[in-house]
Amino acid sequence: MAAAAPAAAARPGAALAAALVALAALTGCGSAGSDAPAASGPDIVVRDATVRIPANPDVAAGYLTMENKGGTGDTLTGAETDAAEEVQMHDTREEDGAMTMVEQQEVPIGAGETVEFSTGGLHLMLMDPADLEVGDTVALTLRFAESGTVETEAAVVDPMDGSDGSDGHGHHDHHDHHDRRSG
Ligand SMILES: [Cu+2]
Repeated sequence: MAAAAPAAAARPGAALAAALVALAALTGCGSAGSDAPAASGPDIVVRDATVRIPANPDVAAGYLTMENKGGTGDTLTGAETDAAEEVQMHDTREEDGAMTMVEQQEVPIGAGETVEFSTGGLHLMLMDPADLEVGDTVALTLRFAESGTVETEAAVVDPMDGSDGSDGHGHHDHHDHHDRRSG
């Protein structure tokens, strides 16, 4: 009679162990698994997206921060929004003391890296943007080689309203550049 008790107790214990093994297999989180590194892909988080109200209606600059919390790298390959005809990715380079912008086809982001799109560096260029007003939000879709599309909402801000006044010159550089390109 006394032997029945341990046997009965062992069954739920075994079931729990089996469930834990199954859970580990499902989530790929088993630390003992030989394939653990490969199971952790890129994990892209986008935050702090803003779009500047353009002084020139032909083009608006967009900024954001993207972070890859995953275990492998990824590559931003493009962006789009309903609020503009086209979204380009630009980097800003200084050549002989003059700032110029270079269109980028790809922006890599390594595992654990944070890449900032900010004034004087990488930025999104919204070509032919819709009418934008402070307080609006613009839905941006970012395309990544591995992660597919990542959606974010960009707040429309006015660079001239004082909160970002120091960026005024970079903003004008954009317009000069694009005015030349578009004739
Ligand atoms: Cu630009």
